[in-house]
Amino acid sequence: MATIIAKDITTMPWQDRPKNHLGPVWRYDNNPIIGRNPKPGVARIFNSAVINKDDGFIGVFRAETTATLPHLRLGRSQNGIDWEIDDDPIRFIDEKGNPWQPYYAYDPRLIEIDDVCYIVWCTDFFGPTIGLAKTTDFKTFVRLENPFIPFNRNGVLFPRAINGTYRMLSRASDNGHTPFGDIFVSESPDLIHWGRHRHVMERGGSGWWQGLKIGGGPAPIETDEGWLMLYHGVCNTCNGYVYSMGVALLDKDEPSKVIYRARDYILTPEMPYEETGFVPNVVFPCATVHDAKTGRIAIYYGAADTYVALAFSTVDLLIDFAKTHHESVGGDAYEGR
Ligand code: BMA
Repeated sequence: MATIIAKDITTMPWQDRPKNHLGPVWRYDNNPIIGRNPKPGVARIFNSAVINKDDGFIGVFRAETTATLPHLRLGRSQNGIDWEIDDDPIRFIDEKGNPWQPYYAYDPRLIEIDDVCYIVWCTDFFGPTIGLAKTTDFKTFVRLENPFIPFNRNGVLFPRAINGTYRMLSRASDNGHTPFGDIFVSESPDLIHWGRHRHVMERGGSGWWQGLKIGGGPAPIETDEGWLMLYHGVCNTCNGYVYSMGVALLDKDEPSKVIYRARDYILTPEMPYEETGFVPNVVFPCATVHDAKTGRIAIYYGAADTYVALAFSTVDLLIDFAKTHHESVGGDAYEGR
């Protein structure tokens, strides 16, 4: 039995695993939880991040306007399933208090560290790179320095400092749809200066579903066996990219060390809302809500760049899957290397 090291969140969304379900992850039976044209002027909301806050849930959502430009919006929910999305984008200020807005903002992650909530997203800085902002009240959002130079995507903060330094996953990329990419981890003493970059995991693995590129997903979940990392893996087909979800377990003190990495995906596009949409065949996890008491995990993922969907698992099922379906780890995932 593995244990999640985090808060108890007994109000988190949950459905039991259907009888005879194969695989460690099952979908919410009323998916998607956010549909098309959810707000005036917003065509789609997807790839979004949620945390438990006070008695309910709060989220930072990737909203794509009818002019097809992504920005970030706040949303609130009592049950983590039915969401009230704000009428306006999140407004940022810089550290001097002046208004500051990114030209575009997408794929947010929301991570609470010591009562401060951080938004990490893909921002525009002479091309895509990682943006960072903080808030304590979800009214004032202070934009901090960009952690990395372009091009970079999929910045994911760990939910606590490890041996005195903050850690962030990221993936170096290009200015387009990036036909390559591995997951790296970087360290910072202050969330301003980043270094000691380490390679975590290489694309490839023993399966083509993650052969083109891989990227961080939700903030890693701390367990007594290590950091449980969900991530996306991409397959290059003759008809475009296919985004699936994978699982790995990282070392507790040195998260660049992979302990187990599952060879098989844990979720792949199968449902109509995952196979059809603005970009077909995408499942893209950005957040989990998890309960230390029961070991339950709710996974929020974007579907087909069009919807927000929900799936469930437990810490035991995911760690067991990573262990029993594992492949060789480290930088040698390609056959023959
Ligand atoms: C990636 C990002 C994601 C998106 C995915 C599939 O490069 O832009 O936001 O879900 O492509 O289109």
